[in-house]
Amino acid sequence: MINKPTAIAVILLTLVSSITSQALAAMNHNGMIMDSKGMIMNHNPDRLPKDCKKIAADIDITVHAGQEQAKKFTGKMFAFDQQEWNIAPCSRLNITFINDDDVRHQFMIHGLPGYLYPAGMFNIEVYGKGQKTASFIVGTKPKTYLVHCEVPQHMEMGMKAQIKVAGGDGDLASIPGLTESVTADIYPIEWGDKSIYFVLIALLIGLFLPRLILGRR
Ligand SMILES: [Cu+2]
Repeated sequence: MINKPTAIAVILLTLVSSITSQALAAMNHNGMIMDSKGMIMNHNPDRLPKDCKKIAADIDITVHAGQEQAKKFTGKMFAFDQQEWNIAPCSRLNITFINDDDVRHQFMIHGLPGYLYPAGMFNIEVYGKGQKTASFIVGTKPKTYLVHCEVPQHMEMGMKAQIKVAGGDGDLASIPGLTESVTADIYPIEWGDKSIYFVLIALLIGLFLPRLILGRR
């Protein structure tokens, strides 16, 4: 028979080992590499896409991200220093992502082959000022990939770009300085009968209501 202290020790050991293994799983889960500065998802320096026999070129890209980069775009608050990259098929992209701000920023790509990149995603995230480097390999298909920061509102505020592989398959909308916005920044006023009457009525009320109120004193 197992005595009481032994039983307690066994339970404690089981608990500790399960917590530790859960913590380790969190550190290296879904191809994620994490530390206190940031996180890399689906770093792939060597696994080739099915349609590539070898790596055609090594392309080193340094990306700055932050408020400073948005100054050249009217009405934008965050941006990358570049909005488009043209890449040859089967290239390995070595991305050094530099966050110049004190808030979180990401270099996140969607639509990559799912058998190499779970959910088709590659991501470098830096939690504040600092940098991280990671790689991914593109296939042969002509495709335009979205690059953005997924922190709420950062893409809408300007942190959006595109990577064109083999010439791409078109342009994405709302890329600062590059393509038209989906929603207009300026809404022209359409002057119809209704809006003219409305302005006239507002004017009359504005003119006579204060007199009426003051006149009654
Ligand atoms: Cu951001």
